Amino acid sequence: MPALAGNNSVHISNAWVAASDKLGADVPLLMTIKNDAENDDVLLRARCPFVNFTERHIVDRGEGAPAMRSIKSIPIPAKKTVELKADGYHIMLLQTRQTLVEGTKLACSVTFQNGGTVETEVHVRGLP
Ligand SMILES: [Cu+2]
Repeated sequence: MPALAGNNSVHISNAWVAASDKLGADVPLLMTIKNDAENDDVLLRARCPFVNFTERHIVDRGEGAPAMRSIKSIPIPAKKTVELKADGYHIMLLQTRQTLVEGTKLACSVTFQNGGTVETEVHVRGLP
């Protein structure tokens, strides 16, 4: 096996963000992540050149309104598919550097502890 075979163990599909005409907006980045490996993995970070920062978020539901909280990593269990959601685990894009125009495609790279760095296309969708 080549040294970078780890890059093939995690697959990303359906990556998208909602359109936004504001600069400096914070928007969730959602996607489907499939871990084909026999071992659990974690999503460590995302890099997206069209924002200043990214974080990993979970939504806490306790007393009162649900609230997003920053976490160190997002678990991606072995042989499982994880759906990132605005009301669950997601990547938070902070401080957009450009407007997000419906129908355009952007690029991000997502790094996993075992699966390496995966480049993905991000589709900008209009809100329904
Ligand atoms: Cu968030």
